[in-house]
Amino acid sequence: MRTPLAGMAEAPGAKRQREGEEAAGMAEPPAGGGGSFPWAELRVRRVLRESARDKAIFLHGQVNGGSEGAKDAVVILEKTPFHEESISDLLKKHTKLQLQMSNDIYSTYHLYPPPQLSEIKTTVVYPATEKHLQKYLRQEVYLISETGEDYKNITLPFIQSQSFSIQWVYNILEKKAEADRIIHENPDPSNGFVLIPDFKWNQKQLDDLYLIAICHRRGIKSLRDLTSEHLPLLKNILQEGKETILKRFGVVGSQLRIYLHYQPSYFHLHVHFTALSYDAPGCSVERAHLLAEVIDNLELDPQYYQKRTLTFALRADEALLKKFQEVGKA
Ligand code: M7G
Repeated sequence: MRTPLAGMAEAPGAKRQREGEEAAGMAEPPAGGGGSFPWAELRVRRVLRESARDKAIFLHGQVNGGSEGAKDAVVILEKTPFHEESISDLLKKHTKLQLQMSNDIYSTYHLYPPPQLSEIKTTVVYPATEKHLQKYLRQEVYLISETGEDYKNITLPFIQSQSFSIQWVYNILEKKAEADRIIHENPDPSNGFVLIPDFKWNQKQLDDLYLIAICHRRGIKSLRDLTSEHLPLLKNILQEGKETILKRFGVVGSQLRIYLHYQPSYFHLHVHFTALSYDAPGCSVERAHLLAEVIDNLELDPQYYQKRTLTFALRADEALLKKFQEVGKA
């Protein structure tokens, strides 16, 4: 557990959100999105996934959409990490402390924290598509080895026909949403990017630090599109991203895991920055490609990512897995 630094504690999104919550007793409606979520009308249909280790549950909900019929929602509830500065409040200002068992020098308690210290981070996708439900549903996963040819013949046509909307990315780049959360921007249209907290991070502690750098240039779908032409962009992201995080949060570059996902969920090039000590979702070897190594590979061979076989996991119900199976590749 690390205490947030001065810049960190006053991260604009977190401070504003706290003030909003205190004043109104609820979260502020998001900017640039579809307005506030109709909580009172939410019905829980099923649990998509839960994790005792991560203290998180992923729910499929439905909201009665009137004449348009019921609309699906994904609701993610997640207990947040502790922060050091509130520990003494937690121990002193609890609402109840109940002994559960005692044996020799060992004892366990139920401690009921005051409401301001029992936040549950809540993420909503609404209206959610079938693809969102699939993304969060627990499923068996299978490894695929995708050659450069497989990418052109199978994957590319598939992602062109059906991939997640990237409207949220354009909203960030055009300052229509999350504008007050931007940590750094290089405005160059070809080699510039925006650095912003990932929505998985509540910015209240550094243990699970998570930011994303989103490039301004449109049309770079993923790692597969990268050539030596993109080296200036990638180097800017690596260098300015590290410098900004050091200045703003006091975390040195050698304690950051900086990587791209292949495959990503959203096909507009972006880079993940996570705390090295945080076991971030999606940082496993079959998905994460370290940016420094991507740069090195492109310097060795400008066409490296068009030629290379890339391995990634697909969920059992994913339509792309079926495409690979149809041609005997899975
Ligand atoms: P990805 O590799 O395309 O997909 O990364 P993944 O979600 O399967 O990892 C996209 C990243 O963007 C993820 O880390 C998401 O948590 C993050 N993200 C997704 N959305 C919809 C938003 C958003 O609206 N705002 C912000 N700040 N981050 C988002």
